[in-house]
Amino acid sequence: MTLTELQALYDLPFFALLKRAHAVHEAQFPDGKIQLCTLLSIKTGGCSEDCAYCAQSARYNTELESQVLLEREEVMRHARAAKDSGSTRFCMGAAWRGVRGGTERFEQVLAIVRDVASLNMEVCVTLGELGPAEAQQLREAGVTAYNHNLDTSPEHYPNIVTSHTYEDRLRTIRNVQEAGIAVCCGGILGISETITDRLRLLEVISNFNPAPESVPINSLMPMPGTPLAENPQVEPLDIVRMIACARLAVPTAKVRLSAGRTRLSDEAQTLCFYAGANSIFYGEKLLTTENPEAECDRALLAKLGLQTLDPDPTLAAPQADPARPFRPLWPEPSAHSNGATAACC
Ligand code: SAM
Ligand code: DTB
Ligand code: SF4
Repeated sequence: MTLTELQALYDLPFFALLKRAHAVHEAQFPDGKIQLCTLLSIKTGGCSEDCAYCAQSARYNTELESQVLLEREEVMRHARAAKDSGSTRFCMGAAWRGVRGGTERFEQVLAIVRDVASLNMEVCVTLGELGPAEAQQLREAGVTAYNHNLDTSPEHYPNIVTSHTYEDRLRTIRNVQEAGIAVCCGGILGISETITDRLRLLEVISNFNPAPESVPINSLMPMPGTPLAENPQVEPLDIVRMIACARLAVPTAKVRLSAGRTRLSDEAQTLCFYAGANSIFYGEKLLTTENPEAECDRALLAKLGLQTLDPDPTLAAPQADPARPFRPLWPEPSAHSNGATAACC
C-alpha cells in the first residue's frame, strides 16, 4: 500500500474506516479468535542502545534493576505457566543490541529456545540485530517468529534512535525472512511522531515480501528517566484508527494490541478488536512495565464473547510472493530522509 492510499483510509470518517477494516478482518479471520501471548524478559536492562522510549537503555537513569540472562529452568517455569494459562505464544525479549553466533550467551539462548519449543507453543524471540547464520540457528532450535520492530517512519527514526539505523533493522528483518522464520514487526505510537510517520511505518511494513506474520502496535508507556518520559498519552481513538489501518495494510497478519493497554478503557480496547486487533500480550507484566491483570482480560473477552486461539506450534513463516514486483522500501526518499535506499524486504 502507498502512503497516499493509507492517508485516504485514515481520513475516512471513523465508522467508515472501522467498517472497511472489520470487513477485511472477518474475511481473513472468520473465527474471530484472539491470540494470547505471554512475554518474558530473559535479560533485562543495561542495553547499549539509545532508543528514547526504552527503560532498558543503559544511557538513561531509569532506576530499572538489571538482570543477567535467566537460567533455563526459570524460563521453563514461566513458559509452562504461560501455556497453562491459555497463551499459545511465548515471547522472550533480551535487552541487547544483537547476538553473535559462537558466543556463550547465544548458545544459552539456543538451549532456552529448544526447551520452550518442546512445549508445543509458538516460540518468539526478540534479541536485537541478527546475522543470517544466527537466524538460521534460531530457526533450527525451534524459533517460529522473530520480533523486530521498525517502530516509526524512516524519517522519524533518527530522532528516536541514533545508535543503530533503520537500515540495520531492515537487514535483520531480511535475515529472519531468509531463514524461514515468521517476522513480527510493528511500531510504537506516542514517540513525538506525526500521523504521516505512523502511516509511513505501515507503508514500509505493508510492502514486505513475504508479509509479516504479526504486527504489534504499542503505545508509549512513559518510563521515568527516558527522554520521552513526559510525552502525552496517545488519543485512544487514534490507536483504533491505527489498528484499522494496520488491518487494511497487512490483511493476513495478526495485529497485536501491545504495550499501553493499561491506559485504555475496556471500550477503547473493544473498538480495537472490532477494527482488527486479534492478539494481545496476556499476563500482568510486559518486559519491564505493567499490563492488565489476566483476570480483567478474561472478563473482557468473555463479555465480548470473543474466543481465544488454539496453539499452532507448526506456525509456518509466510512465503514470499514471486509475482510481486521488486519494490524499494521507501520509494521516494522524502525531504527529511537521509537519502538511503534499502533492499526490498
Ligand atoms: N531489544 C530488542 C529490540 O530492540 O528489538 C527487543 C526489545 S524492545 C523492548 C521491543 C519493542 O518494545 C520496541 O521496539 C518498542 O516497540 C516496544 N517498547 C519498548 N519500550 C516501550 C515503552 N516504554 N512503551 C511502549 N513500547 C515499548
Ligand atoms: C512488542 O512490540 N512489544 C513488546 C514485544 N514486542 C517485545 C514489548 C513491549 C515492551 C513495553 C515496555 C516494557 O515492558 O519495558
Ligand atoms: Fe535496547 Fe531494544 Fe530497549 Fe532499544 S528497545 S534500548 S535495543 S532493549
